[in-house]
Amino acid sequence: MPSTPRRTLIPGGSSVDSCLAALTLPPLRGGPLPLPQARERGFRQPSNSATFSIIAALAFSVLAAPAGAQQPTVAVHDAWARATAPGQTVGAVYMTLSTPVSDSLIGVSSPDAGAAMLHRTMKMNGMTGMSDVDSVPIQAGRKVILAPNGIHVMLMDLKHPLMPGQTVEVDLTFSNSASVHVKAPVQPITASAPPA
Ligand SMILES: [Cu+2]
Repeated sequence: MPSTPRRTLIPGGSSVDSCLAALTLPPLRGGPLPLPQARERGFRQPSNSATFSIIAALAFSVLAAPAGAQQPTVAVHDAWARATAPGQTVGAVYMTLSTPVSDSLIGVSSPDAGAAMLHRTMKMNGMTGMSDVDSVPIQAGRKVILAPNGIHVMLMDLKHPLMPGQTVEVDLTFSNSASVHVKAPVQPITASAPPA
């Protein structure tokens, strides 16, 4: 119900709140309205009761929602990481993101690495390099695939080698959704796609 409800003109010259009219009055096409009698017999009383019930219901629904408990809306599928070669201290994590409400991936971190960041692999002048990515937009209903030769979560200063059969953990931060904790299975160093 709007805080400043529109007012509707009722036949007979009385103006009542349109919301309350819908709740307490018969349809306008249903013949003459017994509005004067109803008002004399305490018309305001049922309206106020109805209003109070709605306000109470709204207040309850607000109170019933857990305060500050933001729900994750971004879904993460097919997360995986590639195993590291001996002595290699950097790794990459890949995944597919989707959301019913447009959002952006704006941060990554990992307990398995000294630092984590979003990177994009790009080719320039025949050389392959990586550049930082500030945020990855995720459009509602569209999949965003983090994959080799594209956007990835870069792990620097790995605290341990990534071995096939292990999992590596990544926390994803979004503009709107609650953050998501991801456990990515480590695939062989030759892998180029998530496990089937
Ligand atoms: Cu990278």
